[in-house]
Amino acid sequence: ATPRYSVDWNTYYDFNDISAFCNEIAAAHPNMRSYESRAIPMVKISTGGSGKKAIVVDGGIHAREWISPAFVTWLINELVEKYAAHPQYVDNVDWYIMPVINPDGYQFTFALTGDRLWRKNRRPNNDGIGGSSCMGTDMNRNFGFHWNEGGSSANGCSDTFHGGAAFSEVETQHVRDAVLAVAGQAEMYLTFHAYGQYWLTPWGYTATLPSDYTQLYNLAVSACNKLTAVYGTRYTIGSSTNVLYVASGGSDDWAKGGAGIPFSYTVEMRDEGLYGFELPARQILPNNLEVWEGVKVMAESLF
Ligand code: ING
Ligand code: ZN
Repeated sequence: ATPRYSVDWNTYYDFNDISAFCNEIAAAHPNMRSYESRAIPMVKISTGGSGKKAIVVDGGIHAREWISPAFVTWLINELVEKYAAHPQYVDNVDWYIMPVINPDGYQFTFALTGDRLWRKNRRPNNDGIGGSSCMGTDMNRNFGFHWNEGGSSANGCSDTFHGGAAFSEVETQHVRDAVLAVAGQAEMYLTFHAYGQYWLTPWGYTATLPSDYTQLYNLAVSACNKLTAVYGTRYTIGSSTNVLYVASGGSDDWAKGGAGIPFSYTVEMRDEGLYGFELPARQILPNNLEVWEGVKVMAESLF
């Protein structure tokens, strides 16, 4: 029987529940080792062996985008608990999955004294860096590839504050170190956000397209075709700068340009703005089912 876990996919859960889920699913499957990089959980899902390609996943980089951890924990469950239904997704690749890389910000969006629409981490900027008494750095502007080259702010009160330096934040440092430790194996990096329904390729720092853009684009088209086939949900595909806006210091740009992981994508999940960051919990499962179809296509490209 399927073990009972601290989360299901009928509502949103805070960081404590997601941490508990990571420990529980690891304990229930002792062959599948999990790592906890200080406060930021990383689950490795692997059937062992050597020379396998890997997919790295981050979620919860932006606190208010609750559908991101809700999808990424579901992805872990699908790979582990539903292994027998589709073993190829674990047998052929290793997964390194971080469901909430901004735990402080995420928890703040649940707190009664917090802010449901908080985006950044929660380190105070009163250290002279950022020159303000405001809190928080936008972790998706803090990664160290063409950092501070547009679409980010030097104002510590801004929602897109890029931090005092590339990787100034302990959370982005941990993600950097964890990703670099497996970068030799990694062929794909997926970062999950909301909202807008976009499947984005690098680059965010420039409108110039990567040299392998055609490959990145074609794979995203295949993924989104399967995604859309589930419920008709339509995604827009293109580079971040070209379909959204210039934004430097994102995890996807760094994964590709800094860590050398060729297939790097930012996925902006539901919806198109009706509920925005406050996507009703009843949409978690349909969102997850359709995005999983896209992720399967992504993974199959590495088999
Ligand atoms: N959107 C992303 C953001 O960080 C993005 C879009 C991703 C831009 C990657 C550039 C690079 O602004 C949300 N909703 O966070
Ligand atoms: Zn985001």
